[in-house]
Amino acid sequence: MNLSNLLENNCGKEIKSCTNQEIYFGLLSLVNELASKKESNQNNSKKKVYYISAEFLIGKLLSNNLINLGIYNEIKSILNENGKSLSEVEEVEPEPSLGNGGLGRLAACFLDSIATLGLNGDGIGLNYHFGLFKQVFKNNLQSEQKNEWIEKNSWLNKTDITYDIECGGIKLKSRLYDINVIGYNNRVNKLHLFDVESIDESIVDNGSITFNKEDVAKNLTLFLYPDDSDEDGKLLRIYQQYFMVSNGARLILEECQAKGSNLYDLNDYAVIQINDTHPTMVIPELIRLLIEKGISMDDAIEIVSKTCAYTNHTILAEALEKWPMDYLEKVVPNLIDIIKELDKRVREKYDDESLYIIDEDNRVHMAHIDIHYTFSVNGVASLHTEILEKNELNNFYEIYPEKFNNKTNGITFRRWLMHCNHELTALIEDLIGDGFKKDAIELEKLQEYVNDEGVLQKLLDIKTNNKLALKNYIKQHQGIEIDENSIFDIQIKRLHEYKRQQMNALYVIHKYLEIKKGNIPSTPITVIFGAKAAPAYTIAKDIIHLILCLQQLINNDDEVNKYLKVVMVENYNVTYAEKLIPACDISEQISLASKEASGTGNMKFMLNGALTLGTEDGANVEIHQLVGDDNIFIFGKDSETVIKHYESEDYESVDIYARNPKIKEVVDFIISKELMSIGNPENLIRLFKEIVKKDWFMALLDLEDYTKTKEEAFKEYEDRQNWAKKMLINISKAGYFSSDRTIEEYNRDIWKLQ
Ligand code: 26Q
Repeated sequence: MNLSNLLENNCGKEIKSCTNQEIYFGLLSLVNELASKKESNQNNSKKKVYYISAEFLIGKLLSNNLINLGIYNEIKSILNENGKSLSEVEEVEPEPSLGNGGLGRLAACFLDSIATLGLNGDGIGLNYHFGLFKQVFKNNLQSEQKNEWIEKNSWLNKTDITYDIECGGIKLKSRLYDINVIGYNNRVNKLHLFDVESIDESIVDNGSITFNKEDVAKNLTLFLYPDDSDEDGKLLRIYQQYFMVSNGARLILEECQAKGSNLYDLNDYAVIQINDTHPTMVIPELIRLLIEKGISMDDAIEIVSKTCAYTNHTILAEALEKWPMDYLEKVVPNLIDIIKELDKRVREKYDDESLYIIDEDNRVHMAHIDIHYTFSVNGVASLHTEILEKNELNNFYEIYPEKFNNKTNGITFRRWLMHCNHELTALIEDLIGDGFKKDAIELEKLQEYVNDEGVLQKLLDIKTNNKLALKNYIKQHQGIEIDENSIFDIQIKRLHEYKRQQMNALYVIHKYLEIKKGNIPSTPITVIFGAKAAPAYTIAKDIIHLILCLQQLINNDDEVNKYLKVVMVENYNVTYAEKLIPACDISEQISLASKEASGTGNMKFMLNGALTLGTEDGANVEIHQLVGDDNIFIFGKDSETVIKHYESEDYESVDIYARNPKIKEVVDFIISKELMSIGNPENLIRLFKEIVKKDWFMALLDLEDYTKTKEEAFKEYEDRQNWAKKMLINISKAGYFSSDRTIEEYNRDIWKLQ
């Protein structure tokens, strides 16, 4: 049967007479049909990797699945012939809300690459019904609403697998839902998402997210990162984590035993990659299950340690999970003895409190469980791994040097080039053929064209087209008019003080004041932000408030808005990123050096021909090495200097504020009449004080250099031909950041499948 008939079958009627929704559902079932066929014909290696993660930020799946099945173009023309448009059908698909930021998006890129490389590997996580909140702006403030993304037909396939899970005296029945992970011209793996059968969506009021946190059986999988500022919230998070790992552990043991494992040889059948500390309890839970099956404590610990590997994604102390023992006693009483035993073994061996699992305040350090009881500990960029080894985890590195390794992050080019930037993909294919789709390093062949005016002009034209598309999208969704001939300067990522959106906002104030003084930029500038703040993170929300107030002030000031505009996009998510990234000229990667483990947005921008304005932090360092000084804008204090400031506690933002009149003028503007009349004095004054008195992430330290370097970048933008060369070099060097390369390294050094 041809594809057109197949689609019609799956739609249940003629394509011509279908709504976009009906076509979407038809395509969904067609894709699953083709995936099942592939799956039944593929060979499975004995050993499988299980990537276990609290987040999988997979984004919409339709187009990517069509691309990976190799039928995107054909489906597009079939729809066109029937008077339909694939891009309109794409609009109908809701974006799954199963992640928050980089860590979740990385997990999604990894699943794509694992399948694309033909590796046997599944994801394990939770099926959050409302996921991460939907962000809505009201009165220049962020408010949170539930994000309903599961429809009657979705990519989730209900399975027959169910387990009885007991935590803290509550009996829960779980069920597994699967999403197909279709590799690019390759195998089909699974994303396993566990859910609780007794879930009750109706306990969430319309619109707002208040619910009874004590009623675990009804709300366990409603939200990702429920507000954990109080005890009930923290307990719920522990329930979620345990529910995830207990289900995951049973599934893994069942699959391995079905393949013939006697459990002593578990590591011949499975390797479990633990994505940050959120799934750490899989270690004591597996030990518990093995003991239940008659294996001794000694053997169980050894089996599990040989099977599990841990990835660290942060060096921020406040993000490292430490759970109070009495909370764990409430939720996971069955694991307490095992955790105590794991701690006892460390104490017997080492006379160093900083290595213990249970600290003097009776809190359990989840990362310490991981480091002692896995065989591999990796960071996510060279600088990050170096800081782990030399500073943050140095005491662990000293005792386990062989466990530590670096795996610089990557991104899937199927989504972040082929899907989101069709024109650029076509140009590259014209120039160097399509080998880069399987071997991203081939992008280097583009260097041949670095002096080819025709090619450079095409690059610029594609960028302009993408800027136009973004302009229309923003106009349609937020009613803000921007100029496609302005410089698009974009910062999109979770809102966090260390990422320093506040420093970018201070630059905007600087520019506004300059224009007011008559210093007009030769090319207009559009500064675009996208970020969600954790609901309980007050200062992050204040920063959003500042940006929204600036947006209102500047965009409505006719003296200024011809030259400068500010846009804070609402509800930034993967779908929005796919429109923003191809349209970007300048990629803002301005975290305080040493604080951003890697960043992956930086790689997506580079691949799409944006130039990085950034600090020597995370993977920016590796981007800098690859493209050289001339093709990136680097500023700010380096990580060693920053780390010294923290060690000697000598950073005083108030000194910089008081000594530097330009900085003072800009910071004072936060509490100016202009802004206080638009915004809330409470939020603005709190933010002002935070920056002047604390500035924990040293925005004022780098502000001057940042401003200077940003002006240089804007100046260089004027020479369009030269800029296009820099774009080309960035694209040509991006191959290293393919997640295919990253996954090959995980497999070569850690997983050793096939
Ligand atoms: C911890 C305790 C309690 C509640 C929540 C958390 C929590 C939740 C999410 C801690 C961390 C996260 C997410 C971290 C994250 O996204 N890290 C990013 O990981 C990327 C992939 O490696 C890196 O590129 C980024 O640099 C890193 O910030």
